[in-house]
Amino acid sequence: MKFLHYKRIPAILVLAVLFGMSAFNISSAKIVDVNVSNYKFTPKDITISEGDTVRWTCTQGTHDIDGTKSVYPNNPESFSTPQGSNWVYMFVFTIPGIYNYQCDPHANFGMIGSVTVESVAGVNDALAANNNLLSIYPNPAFEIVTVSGLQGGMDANSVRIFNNLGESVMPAGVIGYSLNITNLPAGVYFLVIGNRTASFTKMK
Ligand SMILES: [Cu+2]
Repeated sequence: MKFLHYKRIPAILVLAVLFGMSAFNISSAKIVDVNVSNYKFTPKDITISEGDTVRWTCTQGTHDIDGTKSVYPNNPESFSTPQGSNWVYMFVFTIPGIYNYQCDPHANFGMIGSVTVESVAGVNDALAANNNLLSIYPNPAFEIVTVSGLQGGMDANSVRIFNNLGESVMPAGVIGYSLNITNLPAGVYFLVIGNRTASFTKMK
Protein backbone atom coordinates (compact mmCIF):
# COMPACT_ATOMS: atom_id res chain seq x y z
CA MET A 1 0.00 0.00 0.00
CA LYS A 2 2.91 2.30 0.65
CA PHE A 3 3.82 1.91 -2.98
CA LEU A 4 0.35 2.85 -4.20
CA HIS A 5 0.23 5.96 -2.05
CA TYR A 6 3.53 7.09 -3.41
CA LYS A 7 2.34 6.59 -6.95
CA ARG A 8 -0.75 8.71 -6.38
CA ILE A 9 1.37 11.80 -6.14
CA PRO A 10 1.55 12.49 -9.90
CA ALA A 11 -2.24 12.38 -10.28
CA ILE A 12 -2.71 14.69 -7.33
CA LEU A 13 -0.24 17.18 -8.77
CA VAL A 14 -2.02 17.12 -12.09
CA LEU A 15 -5.36 17.76 -10.40
CA ALA A 16 -3.90 20.70 -8.52
CA VAL A 17 -2.72 22.23 -11.78
CA LEU A 18 -6.14 21.63 -13.33
CA PHE A 19 -7.93 23.44 -10.55
CA GLY A 20 -5.80 26.43 -11.37
CA MET A 21 -6.81 26.13 -15.03
CA SER A 22 -10.54 25.84 -14.47
CA ALA A 23 -11.30 29.47 -15.25
CA PHE A 24 -9.60 29.10 -18.59
CA ASN A 25 -11.43 25.90 -19.32
CA ILE A 26 -14.84 27.43 -18.70
CA SER A 27 -14.10 30.27 -21.07
CA SER A 28 -13.11 27.82 -23.79
CA ALA A 29 -16.22 25.63 -23.52
CA LYS A 30 -17.44 24.60 -26.95
CA ILE A 31 -20.36 23.03 -28.79
CA VAL A 32 -19.79 19.69 -30.51
CA ASP A 33 -22.28 18.58 -33.19
CA VAL A 34 -23.61 15.07 -33.72
CA ASN A 35 -25.86 14.28 -36.66
CA VAL A 36 -28.78 11.92 -36.13
CA SER A 37 -29.94 10.17 -39.30
CA ASN A 38 -30.00 6.90 -41.20
CA TYR A 39 -29.90 4.78 -38.07
CA LYS A 40 -26.67 6.20 -36.79
CA PHE A 41 -25.08 8.96 -34.76
CA THR A 42 -22.27 10.74 -36.58
CA PRO A 43 -19.73 10.91 -35.14
CA LYS A 44 -20.62 7.92 -33.01
CA ASP A 45 -18.04 8.37 -30.26
CA ILE A 46 -16.84 11.78 -29.19
CA THR A 47 -14.52 13.12 -26.52
CA ILE A 48 -15.19 16.53 -25.03
CA SER A 49 -14.10 18.54 -22.04
CA GLU A 50 -16.05 19.21 -18.90
CA GLY A 51 -18.46 22.10 -19.54
CA ASP A 52 -18.74 21.47 -23.28
CA THR A 53 -22.14 21.13 -24.96
CA VAL A 54 -23.18 18.37 -27.36
CA ARG A 55 -25.76 19.39 -29.96
CA TRP A 56 -27.59 16.52 -31.64
CA THR A 57 -29.52 17.40 -34.82
CA CYS A 58 -32.02 14.91 -36.22
CA THR A 59 -32.09 15.47 -39.95
CA GLN A 60 -33.76 12.27 -41.14
CA GLY A 61 -36.19 9.71 -39.79
CA THR A 62 -37.76 9.39 -36.35
CA HIS A 63 -35.29 8.87 -33.57
CA ASP A 64 -34.57 9.61 -29.96
CA ILE A 65 -31.66 9.80 -27.58
CA ASP A 66 -31.69 7.65 -24.48
CA GLY A 67 -28.71 8.13 -22.21
CA THR A 68 -30.67 7.50 -19.04
CA LYS A 69 -29.21 5.73 -16.07
CA SER A 70 -32.01 3.19 -16.29
CA VAL A 71 -30.50 1.97 -19.58
CA TYR A 72 -26.86 2.83 -18.86
CA PRO A 73 -26.38 2.65 -15.08
CA ASN A 74 -22.74 3.71 -15.31
CA ASN A 75 -23.58 7.05 -16.92
CA PRO A 76 -22.67 9.85 -14.50
CA GLU A 77 -26.07 11.42 -15.16
CA SER A 78 -29.06 10.94 -17.45
CA PHE A 79 -29.92 12.73 -20.67
CA SER A 80 -32.66 11.89 -23.16
CA THR A 81 -35.18 13.13 -25.70
CA PRO A 82 -38.62 11.94 -26.78
CA GLN A 83 -38.86 10.20 -30.15
CA GLY A 84 -39.44 12.58 -33.02
CA SER A 85 -38.30 14.07 -36.31
CA ASN A 86 -36.40 17.25 -37.15
CA TRP A 87 -35.34 18.09 -33.64
CA VAL A 88 -32.28 19.66 -32.08
CA TYR A 89 -31.22 18.71 -28.57
CA MET A 90 -28.42 20.20 -26.55
CA PHE A 91 -26.93 18.93 -23.32
CA VAL A 92 -24.13 20.47 -21.29
CA PHE A 93 -21.86 17.83 -19.78
CA THR A 94 -20.59 19.05 -16.44
CA ILE A 95 -19.70 15.72 -14.83
CA PRO A 96 -16.61 13.96 -16.17
CA GLY A 97 -16.91 10.35 -17.22
CA ILE A 98 -18.11 8.11 -20.00
CA TYR A 99 -21.70 8.36 -21.19
CA ASN A 100 -23.32 5.80 -23.47
CA TYR A 101 -26.58 6.38 -25.26
CA GLN A 102 -28.82 4.84 -27.87
CA CYS A 103 -31.84 5.46 -30.05
CA ASP A 104 -34.40 3.21 -28.40
CA PRO A 105 -36.22 1.90 -31.51
CA HIS A 106 -32.97 1.40 -33.42
CA ALA A 107 -30.46 0.29 -30.78
CA ASN A 108 -30.63 -3.20 -32.21
CA PHE A 109 -29.46 -1.81 -35.54
CA GLY A 110 -26.38 -0.40 -33.85
CA MET A 111 -27.74 3.11 -33.37
CA ILE A 112 -25.65 3.82 -30.31
CA GLY A 113 -23.08 6.40 -29.35
CA SER A 114 -20.86 7.62 -26.56
CA VAL A 115 -19.62 10.86 -25.07
CA THR A 116 -16.39 10.85 -23.09
CA VAL A 117 -16.10 13.91 -20.86
CA GLU A 118 -12.60 14.66 -19.68
CA SER A 119 -12.30 16.31 -16.30
CA VAL A 120 -9.28 17.76 -17.52
CA ALA A 121 -9.67 20.00 -20.45
CA GLY A 122 -6.84 19.69 -19.13
CA VAL A 123 -4.78 16.93 -18.22
CA ASN A 124 -2.95 16.77 -21.52
CA ASP A 125 -2.34 20.48 -21.81
CA ALA A 126 -1.01 20.61 -18.30
CA LEU A 127 1.19 17.62 -18.91
CA ALA A 128 2.52 18.97 -22.17
CA ALA A 129 3.64 22.12 -20.40
CA ASN A 130 6.09 20.13 -18.34
CA ASN A 131 9.27 19.16 -20.12
CA ASN A 132 9.73 16.25 -17.83
CA LEU A 133 6.61 14.52 -19.12
CA LEU A 134 5.93 12.04 -21.83
CA SER A 135 3.37 12.18 -24.59
CA ILE A 136 1.11 9.41 -25.73
CA TYR A 137 -0.67 8.83 -29.01
CA PRO A 138 -3.27 8.19 -30.23
CA ASN A 139 -5.30 9.76 -27.49
CA PRO A 140 -8.00 8.68 -26.97
CA ALA A 141 -6.96 5.15 -27.87
CA PHE A 142 -8.66 1.83 -28.40
CA GLU A 143 -6.00 -0.88 -28.52
CA ILE A 144 -2.45 0.37 -28.64
CA VAL A 145 -0.81 3.48 -27.25
CA THR A 146 2.65 4.60 -28.23
CA VAL A 147 4.81 6.65 -25.92
CA SER A 148 7.03 9.36 -27.30
CA GLY A 149 9.62 11.41 -25.50
CA LEU A 150 11.58 8.35 -24.47
CA GLN A 151 15.03 7.34 -25.52
CA GLY A 152 15.92 3.73 -26.12
CA GLY A 153 12.47 2.15 -25.86
CA MET A 154 10.54 1.26 -22.75
CA ASP A 155 11.61 -1.15 -20.09
CA ALA A 156 8.54 -3.25 -19.31
CA ASN A 157 9.53 -3.44 -15.66
CA SER A 158 9.58 0.32 -15.29
CA VAL A 159 6.16 1.10 -16.75
CA ARG A 160 3.11 1.44 -14.53
CA ILE A 161 -0.45 2.41 -15.33
CA PHE A 162 -2.86 3.86 -12.79
CA ASN A 163 -6.53 4.64 -13.06
CA ASN A 164 -7.85 7.94 -11.76
CA LEU A 165 -8.28 6.44 -8.29
CA GLY A 166 -4.55 5.86 -8.13
CA GLU A 167 -4.93 2.08 -8.42
CA SER A 168 -2.37 0.16 -10.43
CA VAL A 169 -4.40 -1.42 -13.21
CA MET A 170 -2.06 -3.60 -15.17
CA PRO A 171 1.44 -4.82 -15.44
CA ALA A 172 2.66 -3.34 -18.68
CA GLY A 173 2.55 -5.38 -21.87
CA VAL A 174 5.30 -3.48 -23.58
CA ILE A 175 6.54 -3.84 -27.14
CA GLY A 176 9.17 -1.29 -28.05
CA TYR A 177 7.50 2.06 -27.41
CA SER A 178 3.95 0.70 -27.43
CA LEU A 179 1.51 -0.74 -24.92
CA ASN A 180 -1.43 -3.01 -25.61
CA ILE A 181 -4.36 -1.56 -23.63
CA THR A 182 -7.09 -3.68 -25.18
CA ASN A 183 -8.07 -5.19 -21.84
CA LEU A 184 -8.37 -1.93 -19.91
CA PRO A 185 -11.88 -0.66 -19.14
CA ALA A 186 -12.73 2.67 -20.74
CA GLY A 187 -11.50 5.63 -18.74
CA VAL A 188 -8.66 8.03 -18.05
CA TYR A 189 -5.30 6.56 -17.10
CA PHE A 190 -1.94 7.79 -15.96
CA LEU A 191 1.18 6.15 -17.29
CA VAL A 192 4.25 6.49 -15.12
CA ILE A 193 7.81 5.72 -16.15
CA GLY A 194 10.27 6.56 -13.43
CA ASN A 195 9.45 10.14 -12.43
CA ARG A 196 7.76 10.91 -15.77
CA THR A 197 4.02 10.88 -16.25
CA ALA A 198 1.48 11.08 -19.06
CA SER A 199 -2.23 10.45 -19.30
CA PHE A 200 -4.44 8.94 -21.93
CA THR A 201 -8.08 8.02 -22.38
CA LYS A 202 -9.05 4.44 -23.18
CA MET A 203 -12.18 4.19 -25.32
CA LYS A 204 -14.43 1.18 -25.23
CU1 LIG B 1 -33.35 5.82 -34.41
